[in-house]
Amino acid sequence: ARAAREALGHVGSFQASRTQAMPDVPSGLRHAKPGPSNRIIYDAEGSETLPGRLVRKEGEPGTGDAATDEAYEGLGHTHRLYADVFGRNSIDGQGLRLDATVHFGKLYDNAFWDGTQMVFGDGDGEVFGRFTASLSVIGHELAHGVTQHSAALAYRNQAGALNESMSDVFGALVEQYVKNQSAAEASWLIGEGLFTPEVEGSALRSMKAPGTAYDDDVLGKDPQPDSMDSYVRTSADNGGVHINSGIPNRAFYLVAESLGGNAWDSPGRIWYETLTGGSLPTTATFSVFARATAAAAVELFGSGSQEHDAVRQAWETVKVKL
Ligand code: ASN
Ligand code: ZN
Repeated sequence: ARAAREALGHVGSFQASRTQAMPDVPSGLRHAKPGPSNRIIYDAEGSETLPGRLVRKEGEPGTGDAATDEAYEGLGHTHRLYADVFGRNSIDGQGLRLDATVHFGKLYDNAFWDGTQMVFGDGDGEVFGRFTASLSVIGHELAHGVTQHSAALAYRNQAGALNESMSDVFGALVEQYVKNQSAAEASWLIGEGLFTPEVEGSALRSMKAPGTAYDDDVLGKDPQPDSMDSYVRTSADNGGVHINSGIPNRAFYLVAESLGGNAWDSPGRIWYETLTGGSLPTTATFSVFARATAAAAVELFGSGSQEHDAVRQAWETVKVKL
């Protein structure tokens, strides 16, 4: 039981050692025209040595190994969302190669972005299955790379929770885009299908209803707050970055719900512009971020537009001051 709880805690504890580089391309001239993806999948074969043995390169056929092929397809879907919807050429906007390692470690209960590549564990088989099984998780890890190469949000406190939230937002959008779901049809769950059937829970997090993703004898209850009224002050997990992300996650959901249609359209464009527009400080608080989304909505759709109103209303609902 304790091992299983630690497994979930681990999902929110890995990143302390990760360094986030400053954006290396000035905004304004930051985007090359999107090209095709260039993916490489490695297999760590149960070791923790990166990157491992090369098992599938861009253009090569399926290997028959589920984790390898899910990672390959998931990276392709994610690349396609950024290229087709946001006009972004890969993680760095410059066509960066997408590297991922599967079968990392033994019974490894996590996935992560290490600053240069994605890494996926197979799960312990009791609480978690393999982490490539969820497209929103693949999109989440890759979005850490996008954040690193754009706003470079510090991985601590509110900026860290925003960093986490960016990954959940774009992870959810990848999944909705591939499934061609409207905001109303989408589950808004992050990591659906990762838990084994033994776990009482649907996913790691819910953007629509933070705090309700799981409630399990072993894991306990999903600790995410859904407004500033229940913001969690903690020194664990870099200041609760995987917990307090529930607040900005729900704000994005509320904008998408209010506007209807596909969340990657107007809501996605507003959030993408906020993340990559060059005005967000690395230490942004929720309020600073909220004002930046309102400014992006005005820039893209005009002051007093329904998009602008939806953004202001969403932050009010989660009790973040504009
Ligand atoms: N899956 C977690 C994340 O990407 C791992 C971590 O680095 N904390 O946020
Ligand atoms: Zn993350």
